[in-house]
Amino acid sequence: STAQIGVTGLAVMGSNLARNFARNGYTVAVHNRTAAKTTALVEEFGHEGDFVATGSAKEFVDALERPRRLIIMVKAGEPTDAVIHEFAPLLEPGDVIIDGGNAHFEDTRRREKELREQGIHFVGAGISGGEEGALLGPSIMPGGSAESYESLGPMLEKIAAKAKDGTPCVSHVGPDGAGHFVKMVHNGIEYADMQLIAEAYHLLRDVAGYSPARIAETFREWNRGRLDSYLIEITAEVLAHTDAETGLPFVDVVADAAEQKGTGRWTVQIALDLGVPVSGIAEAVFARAVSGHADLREAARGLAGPAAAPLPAEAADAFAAQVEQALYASKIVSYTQGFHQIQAGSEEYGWGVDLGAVSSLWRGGCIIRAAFLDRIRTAYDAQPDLPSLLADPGFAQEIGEAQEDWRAVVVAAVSHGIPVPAFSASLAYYDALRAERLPAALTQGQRDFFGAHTYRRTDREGTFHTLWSGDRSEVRTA
Ligand code: NBP
Repeated sequence: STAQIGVTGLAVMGSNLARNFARNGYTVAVHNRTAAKTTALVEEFGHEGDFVATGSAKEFVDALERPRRLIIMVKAGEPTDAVIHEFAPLLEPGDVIIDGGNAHFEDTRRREKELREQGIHFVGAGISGGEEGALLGPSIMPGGSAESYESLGPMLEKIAAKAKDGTPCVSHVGPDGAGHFVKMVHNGIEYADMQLIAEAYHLLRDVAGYSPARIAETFREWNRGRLDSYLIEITAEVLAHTDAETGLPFVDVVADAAEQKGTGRWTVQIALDLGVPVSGIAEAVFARAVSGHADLREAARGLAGPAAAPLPAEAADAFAAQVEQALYASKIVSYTQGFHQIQAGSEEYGWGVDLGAVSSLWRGGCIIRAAFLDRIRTAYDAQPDLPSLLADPGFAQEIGEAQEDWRAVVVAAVSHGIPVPAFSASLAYYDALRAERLPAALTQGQRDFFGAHTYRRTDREGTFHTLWSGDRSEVRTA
């Protein structure tokens, strides 16, 4: 028993994570259901560090120092349960199982509870950054017991990405499913970021009349400013790419039907359960769904649209600058909504998640890494119990400065017939929150009319009902 850590599940993520540990000086026991993958990994990368190739589950477990630390990197869902059931009987109290897959946090809560009864620490850890991140440094969001993090933390800090200030992009998020919950919301925000960028592209292309190459240049420029982020950077790369076969812009030869694996959908489903408005994320998930409905799109192809021509060249650059404002303002809203969801989940499950720490661990390694996250960190440092990112004076000022351009962009999109569901939903959220009065008062009146659902008044305490089908006098019900 010489290995400090074990990895089972040696597809791309598990292999790269095992290599990351080995490259950082740890002895890593490796295991995979299909043993050939274990042998292949050690043959190809054995020179990178100390690997212990193991065949059976027992051999794997026996190779680990006690208390054992083993990471499961298999396909999320039933395979994870199968692996847990295979290993749990071979483990002892105090051992730590880490699930680094994209598990649903409810599954993680269930597994943690079951294993806790056996004295085993189960750590659901969100890992972001794709295969490159796993190898070179991912952002890691571990849940589970605080005790497990004591032994695990130093190792994870070593292999995690480092933010620009050198801080490792990992910290204990909270108990049981907190880590996977935060990873889920990370992915939801990723969907929103991508959709906002896609809408900006669409506007630059069809309203400003820019070519993909010109748009790539615009994104490169934006990447030197406050939008500096991994997603803006790769957007420029994708837009600048030319298809070798046809010589056309790559973006013009790719089928325009976006796919998804499900974490964005989970974010929205859970947000609905928690009653948290995540309209930007929801629109991003729906936008992918709309794009994939070839039948509906085909049936609607001939429908009438506005007769707006692209802007004259001399107006295009000013419009592009407005789009940058709209993108930034909408981004503030989607992070506001995502952090609200984490806060609500933390309250619902009693996790005590530190929102500033979450923004910190997304600063490197993960797909949504961005200079922007430093701003969020600063906001929570200044006011740890910030009720909403929009309540931060800095963000309030920036969004206030952007709002006129933001509106102009949504207006231009509407008049040109360009769908901007995430830009406009984000703007609607902003306007709803800042409104003095909302038409929700009317909604309450309707509910009371048809269902006697009662209402509260602005001028005194209590719950009231109007006798709509009687003499329309008001009665106090509580
Ligand atoms: P996959 O999700 O493709 O899973 C393949 C691995 O699962 C193989 O090692 C396979 O073993 C093993 N496996 C399966 Br399938 N069923 C099993 C079972 N019943 N018992 C034991 N092992 C089983 O691998 P991946 O793309 O490397 O992702 C691993 C995890 O990391 C997933 O949960 C994924 O969602 C998550 N993740 C992926 C990314 C990414 O960018 N790909 C990013 C972040 C997180 P075999 O070799 O014997 O078939």
